[in-house]
Amino acid sequence: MTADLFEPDPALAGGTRRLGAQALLLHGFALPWVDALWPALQVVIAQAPPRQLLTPGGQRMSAALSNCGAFGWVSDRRGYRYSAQDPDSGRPWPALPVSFLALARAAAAEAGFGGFVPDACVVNRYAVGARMGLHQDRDERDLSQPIVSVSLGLPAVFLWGGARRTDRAERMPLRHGDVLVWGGVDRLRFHGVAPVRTAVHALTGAVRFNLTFRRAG
Ligand code: MD6
Ligand code: FE
Repeated sequence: MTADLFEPDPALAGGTRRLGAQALLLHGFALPWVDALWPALQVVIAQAPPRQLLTPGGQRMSAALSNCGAFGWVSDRRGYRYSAQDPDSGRPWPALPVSFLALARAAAAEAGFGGFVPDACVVNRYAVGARMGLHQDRDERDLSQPIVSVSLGLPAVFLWGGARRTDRAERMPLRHGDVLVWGGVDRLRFHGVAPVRTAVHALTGAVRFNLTFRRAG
């Protein structure tokens, strides 16, 4: 990617940055939804508490993960996959709250992906020091569907890479209420999260949450 992708684009609304041909960062887009999202998130994580999963390689992930919606993303020694049940409880994942769905659809539409109907929402909880290594999101069946990612609480530095793991990654600050949408030609970009730095957020305390909406099934 060339540096001019990070220059202001006069065709975009204020607070929006283009990160790729089909990738947008919508600064503060989720802020009007936070009063609805936050209590709904508490209900989800009470039913399906975030847990630090094992990777297939046997490492414990530093972020703690939960899910809501028809499908949830899980990892263990056998690999990565989507599952309709929470492996900890054997029950279906909590339903996708209506406020989650409304925000995901509005953000996708804003980025040119009308008609997005997510059936999976991954909830990641980052304590101070937690991180996410560079990865691609490629476990979904239909890669023509975009991903919508919502940041809540403590800020983080998002690592925005290229099509190859070795491509240089931009460091992009993400704040409370920011929403990333990407799909199409950018769908398989490598990305990650740098270790979350010590701080306290007025709503979430010493924690960052990330909600990522996908069409998994
Ligand atoms: C995070 N996000 O922001 C981790 N994946 O905590 C992701 O891994 C991610 O933000 C796909 C699309 C958007 C994302
Ligand atoms: Fe991801």
